[in-house]
Amino acid sequence: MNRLPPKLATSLYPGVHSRREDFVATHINYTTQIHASGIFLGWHRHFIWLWEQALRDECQYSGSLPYWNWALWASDMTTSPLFDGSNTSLSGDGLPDPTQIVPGVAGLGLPQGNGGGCVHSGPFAGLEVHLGPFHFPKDYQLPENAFADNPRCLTRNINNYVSRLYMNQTVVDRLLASSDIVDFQHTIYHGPIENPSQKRGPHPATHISLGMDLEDLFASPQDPSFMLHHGMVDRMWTMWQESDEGDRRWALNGTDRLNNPPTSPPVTLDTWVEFGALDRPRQLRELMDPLAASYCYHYS
Ligand SMILES: [Cu+2]
Repeated sequence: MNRLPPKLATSLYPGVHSRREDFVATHINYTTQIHASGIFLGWHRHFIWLWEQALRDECQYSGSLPYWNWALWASDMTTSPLFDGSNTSLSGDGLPDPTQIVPGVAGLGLPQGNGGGCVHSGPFAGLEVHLGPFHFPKDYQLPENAFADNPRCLTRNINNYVSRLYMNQTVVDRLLASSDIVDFQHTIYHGPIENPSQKRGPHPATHISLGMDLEDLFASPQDPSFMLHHGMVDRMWTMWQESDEGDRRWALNGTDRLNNPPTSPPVTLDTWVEFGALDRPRQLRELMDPLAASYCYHYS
C-alpha cells in the first residue's frame, strides 16, 4: 500500500503520496464526525474492512486483518510480537528523545516512555509520513491546509504505564460486560461510569500508549498499528453484540457529530455515512453485522 500510487488527486491532497495515504486523508476528512459520536463504531468497522479489501484486491494479500489484543502484552508492550522491532513486527519504539512529550500521557499525570523519536527498527524503520501533525482543535473543526505535505519520520513513544492501567484484561472484561450501548460507548472512551477516576477507556488509552503519531486524532492511521488497534475495537463491539442479539445487534446511540452536540439529530439505522474516494456512502444498517450486508468475517 506504501508503494501503490494514490487514487486521490495530489493537486488537492499534496500530503497524499501513496495508496496507504488515501486512507489517512479520508480519516482526516471525516474526523469531526466519526469520533465520540453515534457513528464511531460503524464507521471504523467499515474503514478497516475497506483496508482489508484493498490489501487483498490491490496487494495480493491472502490473510485476514489481525487485531491487537490490548491485554496480552499490557504489562510490557515492548515484548509484544507486534512491537518488538523484529522483521515480522509492526516496528518497535522510537529512538530516545525526552524532548518529545505525548500530551495525552502528560494529561493523565503519568511518566513519559523511553522513546519519542523516529521509529528505527522493523519493517517501518525510515517510513515517511506526510500529513499533520494536528493539534486538538478547541472548536473541533477541520484545520485549514489539512492535507498539506509535511514529510517527516514516523515517531513512537511506547508507554507501559498507560498499557498497565488502561489496556489490561480487567478493562477488557468490564467493557464486554457493558449493560447497553450507552455504557459500552462510555466505557470504551472514558472508562467505567462507576469509576470516574479511571478517566480513559481502552480506545483513547491505546492511542496514547504508542504516543505521538498514533495519538493524533486526525492523522492517527499514519501509524500502521492503527488498523490493528481498530481491529480490536471492532472485535470488542462484535463480541458485545453477539452476546445479546436481541438488544445489542442494532443498538445505536448518539449523533453524527463529534461529542454529539445538541443541534445534531440522533442517528438511526437509515443514517448515511461517507467514505470519500474509498467507497460509496453506506447506511448504518449495513455496518452493524460482520456476517451480513457486504461483510463475511468473524473474530476468534
Ligand atoms: Cu478514528
